[in-house]
Amino acid sequence: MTTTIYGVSGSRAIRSLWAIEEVGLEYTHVATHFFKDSKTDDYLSVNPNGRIPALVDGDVTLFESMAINLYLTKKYAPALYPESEGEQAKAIQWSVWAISEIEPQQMQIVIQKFFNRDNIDQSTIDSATGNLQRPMAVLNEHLADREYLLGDSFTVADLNVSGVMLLMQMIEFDLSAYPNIKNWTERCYSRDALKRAQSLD
Ligand SMILES: N[C@@H](CCC(=O)N[C@@H](CS)C(=O)NCC(=O)O)C(=O)O
Repeated sequence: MTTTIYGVSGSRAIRSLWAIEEVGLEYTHVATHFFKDSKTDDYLSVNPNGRIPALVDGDVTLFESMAINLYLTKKYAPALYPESEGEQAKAIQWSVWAISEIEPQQMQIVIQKFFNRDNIDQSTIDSATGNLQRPMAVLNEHLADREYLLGDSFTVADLNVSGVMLLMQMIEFDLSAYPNIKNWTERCYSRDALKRAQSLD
């Protein structure tokens, strides 16, 4: 059986490139760029949305980074996937939380800072930054008495949430009011699998 992952590290595909490096599976990387390569007929037959990442693992074809990561860790890395149903639900909860509560606000800031450089709308940045304070306070509080989201070890929940929050680094979001998040992201981002994934262009 072959496993193929599509995407480049300088994009949201980094989340799933990181996951596939974490699980230690042999795989083929197809360096699919979101501008240049994601609308070819071949790629659209893998992900009809024309977005990266996507995964083909034997007869399973998947899009959406969070789903890919939950699948990969559940199937290939039991140490990263919680055992109990309750904890599995928490991993899903945090993953959905990251792409619904954090990502849309982050993207508003990314668009202004990187794709609208000549005409930055500061009020959009200010409003998105304001909207991030509530979920960030929730995460900071949650991490007050635990090293990782589900307890004392790194799991797919950390991979997914900190993977989404890699964009926070790019937009230089001020974490000084959120020391627990700062420490936790440093723990997550020091993993060798992430470093290997970051070289996949
Ligand atoms: N919710 C998707 C987002 C994927 C996504 O938007 N990827 C961008 C790259 S950062 C893309 O492929 N954009 C190309 C396009 O929208 O045409 C996921 O998490 O996998």
